[in-house]
Amino acid sequence: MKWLPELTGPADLQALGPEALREVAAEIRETIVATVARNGGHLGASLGAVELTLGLHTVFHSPSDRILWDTGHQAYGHKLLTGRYAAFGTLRQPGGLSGFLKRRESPHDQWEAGHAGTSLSAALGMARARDLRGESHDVVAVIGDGALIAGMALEALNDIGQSRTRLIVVLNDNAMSISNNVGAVPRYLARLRTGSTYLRLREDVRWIIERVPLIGKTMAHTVQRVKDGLKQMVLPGMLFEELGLTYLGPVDGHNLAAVQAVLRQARQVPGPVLCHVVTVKGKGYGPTEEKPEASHSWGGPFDPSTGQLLPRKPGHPTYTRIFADALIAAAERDPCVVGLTAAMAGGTGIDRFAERFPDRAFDVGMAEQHAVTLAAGLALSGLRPVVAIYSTFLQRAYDQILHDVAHQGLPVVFALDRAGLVGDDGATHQGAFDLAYLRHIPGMGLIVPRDETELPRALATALARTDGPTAFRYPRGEGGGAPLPEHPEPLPWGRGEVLVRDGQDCLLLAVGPLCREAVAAAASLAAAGVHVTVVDARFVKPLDLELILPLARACGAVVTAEEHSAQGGFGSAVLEALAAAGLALPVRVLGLPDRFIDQGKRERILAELGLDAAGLDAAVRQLRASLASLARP
Ligand SMILES: Cc1ncc(C[n+]2csc(CCOP(=O)(O)OP(=O)(O)O)c2C)c(N)n1
Repeated sequence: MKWLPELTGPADLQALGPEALREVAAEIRETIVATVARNGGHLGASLGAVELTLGLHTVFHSPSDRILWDTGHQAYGHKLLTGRYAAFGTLRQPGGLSGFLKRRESPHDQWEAGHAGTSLSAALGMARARDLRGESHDVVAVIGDGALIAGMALEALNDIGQSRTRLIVVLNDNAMSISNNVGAVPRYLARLRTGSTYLRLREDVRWIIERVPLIGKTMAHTVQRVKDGLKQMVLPGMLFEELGLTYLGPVDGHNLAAVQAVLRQARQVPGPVLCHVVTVKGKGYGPTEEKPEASHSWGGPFDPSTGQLLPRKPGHPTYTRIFADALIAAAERDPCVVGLTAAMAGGTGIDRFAERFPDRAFDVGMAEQHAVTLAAGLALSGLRPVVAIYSTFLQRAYDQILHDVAHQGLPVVFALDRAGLVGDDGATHQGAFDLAYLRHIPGMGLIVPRDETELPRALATALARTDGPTAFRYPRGEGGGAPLPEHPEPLPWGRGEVLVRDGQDCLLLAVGPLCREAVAAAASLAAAGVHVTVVDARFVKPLDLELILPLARACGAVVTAEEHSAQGGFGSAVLEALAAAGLALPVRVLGLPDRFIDQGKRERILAELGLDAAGLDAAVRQLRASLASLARP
């Protein structure tokens, strides 16, 4: 490494000529590949944005000019150019650099995200603030073609187009979201990328006009109309132009000089401008160039020299896989079952479903809100939509769930993948809030399968219900190897299950994978002479009050455990139920604390937060100790 270790910040790039910048680009790619090979991460997007990143940091003056990266997963190059080369080895590691942008990490990180489609709104806010404050810096939002179709991004474009504010949108168009981008806007962008037709026609028209010696007014007018008509048909970027943004491009996003030229041009435009930069996902690294569809994240530690994934211990099937197989089986039985995803076909297993039932799978792109209301329409027309969206991304579709689905009592099924702690992606991706944002919605059913056996049963339960929506949540990755049911029977609606009936010193109520911790805690407590009852509530809504209330009364003390925010989740539901029943019992609610949780290994975070077996054991003992001290005269 010749350049990267020496760079103190983007200003140093100003002194480098084209050859040196080419070397910097190669070093960025090498560093990204080597680091992601060890730590995992978003490989393809950052490799594809290397020249674009260099262009931005040589034309603009960050941090006085504001550069906002949509989502932030493509900004590893930006990290390397903004003083984080030395720390880059800690990418996505506990306590290390985030896989996304973090304002606390660098003054060059102007906008934090993780969820896509937010950059344009934020950039417009910054541009308007600049104007009101009489400042003059540039504001640049870099957004991918996948993120551009998010509802928010389109809402922002609408506002940007009418604002006349000076704002630069850089469309980083690699024709891919995680897999190939879907929909009409990507199709339009594809036409722009190959839009040579208009350029040729434009030249032909100009040639003809220049050769007509005297054009009367009518003739000129006619020519103008023909040109306008022609423009409407094929002018690159006409859609953006019509919306009020000046369209520049398309340019080759791997030709640094071309990128710099278009960005310089953009700086001169007095109003909003969109630079269409065409890039290749995974550019500059053989394995990802060959398989761009797999390049988003390369699936685990790999050998950087070959791209080969390192052998892994054969494990258990993932929850995602189990869900997908169960969905396929359900769809074999019921022709009304359809599957929906929002740009996460691979992540949610809907890709497997789509292979089996291509006509019954809908990938709407990164448009979670649309996915939910689309499901409402499908349900109203007699189909059984199963919406598979990560817990964190479904946050955005809250009102669609409440207003479009639940309010009409529609039997839409929500499969919430990546519920709980997700590990390396960190704070923006933790599935920590779904029970809270769903629990109070009237008519919503909420199931938390505790293991692989229960997941297909949760799906069967949700599909068996016809009078309202049901959601079930399951974790990222592999389970503990519980057997899969051959014919998954629906769970009895609203019924929990006693897992340990050892004694009545305390009632330990758990949901989801923490049931295993609760059972282990019961064993260690028993060994110490404390005898508890452990219940898997299974349903957060409706709660099994017939089971829980008498046991709570008999035990006289309750500890609840969930891998979810302690506020508003399962424990809160139990507290409310106890209060409503007039049971004034001591209760400890164990869950994720009232703060955002950064990246880290799940097991370690659970242990740190007291949510492993040892933590549950300690909580029961503490509760009993405080009761004993209260009882003392
Ligand atoms: C709201 C939301 N849904 C889903 C995701 C998961 N996700 C992360 S990046 C990505 C694809 C982004 O595509 P694009 O914006 O074109 O950027 P590229 O990776 O192609 O550079 C997806 C679907 C997300 N981050 N946010």
